[in-house]
Amino acid sequence: MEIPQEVLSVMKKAKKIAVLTGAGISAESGLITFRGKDGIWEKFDPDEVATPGAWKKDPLKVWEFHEEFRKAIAEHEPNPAHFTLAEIEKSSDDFTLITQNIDQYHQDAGSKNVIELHGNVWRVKCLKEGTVSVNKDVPMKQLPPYCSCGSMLRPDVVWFNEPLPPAALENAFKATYECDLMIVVGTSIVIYPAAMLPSFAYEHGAKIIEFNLEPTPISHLAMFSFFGKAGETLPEVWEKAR
Ligand code: BV8
Repeated sequence: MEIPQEVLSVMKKAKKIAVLTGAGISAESGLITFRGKDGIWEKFDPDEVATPGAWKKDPLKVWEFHEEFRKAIAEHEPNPAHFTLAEIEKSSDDFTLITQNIDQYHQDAGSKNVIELHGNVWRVKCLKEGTVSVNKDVPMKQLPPYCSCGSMLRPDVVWFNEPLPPAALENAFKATYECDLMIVVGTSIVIYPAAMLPSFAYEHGAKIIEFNLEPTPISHLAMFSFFGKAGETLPEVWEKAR
């Protein structure tokens, strides 16, 4: 695989690294992505399972959709791409990992400074008290699950047309504005506001390095795009850069 020397020196010299990941980084773990051939949205209609309206109409159907996610995530594990990002963090003074993923594979692979823009599949939220707790039962003991206060629990994930967690969004934009290198891995860059981050980083003078199977709407901003499986390309590039 061609690895331009300039890319290696940018990775070596970067002072503040921000990383943006999407479902593609978990593809080689065995998790299906959202879009493209055999994607999740080919099987499920997001309006039926991933919006506040869907929840209002049929919370059980939404929970059944998320139960599938939880089961798949529990049956698989992080892959070399996740572990490589944890290695890069260890060797960097200032590193922020911004993920759109809800599978917690980054933390499971050892990443520490992780911003979850779209929530986390292992957390549930009480509709009445607003409290968030961890629930890793697979399968769930009851669907839909209920809080001890008697109110229904919802997945602590961000559905379409729901606001992202304000603190996560603020921290993600801060890291994006301050970084001198943004590494973008496995995202189709179609979901907002996450999709804005690479362009914002670029406008603030950051270099962009992309890892994907194919070009995306930000490939033209990247100093280089590594087209291939992130579980192979990212470890290979890091092996040479570190
Ligand atoms: C909000 C949870 C406002 C589901 C998800 C501005 C312009 C246009 C539209 C909007 C806009 N602002 C808001 C919107 C609406 C909407 C939106 O962006 N719509 C799109 C369709 C245009 N955004 C929202 O609704 C957001 N909310 O803005 O609210 C608001 C404010 C205040 C008050 C009220 C409202 C919420 C967005 C989050 C939605 N939730 N998922 C669930 O779990 O229940 S989105 C879903 O897409 C996932 O979270 C996923 O992470 C995310 C992004 O997808 P990707 O991660 O990129 O995955 P994808 O499958 O698309 O791509 C995979 C990529 O990997 C591909 O490029 C592929 O080539 C690559 N790949 C595959 N294999 C590999 C690989 N690469 C490397 N190696 C491999 N092996």
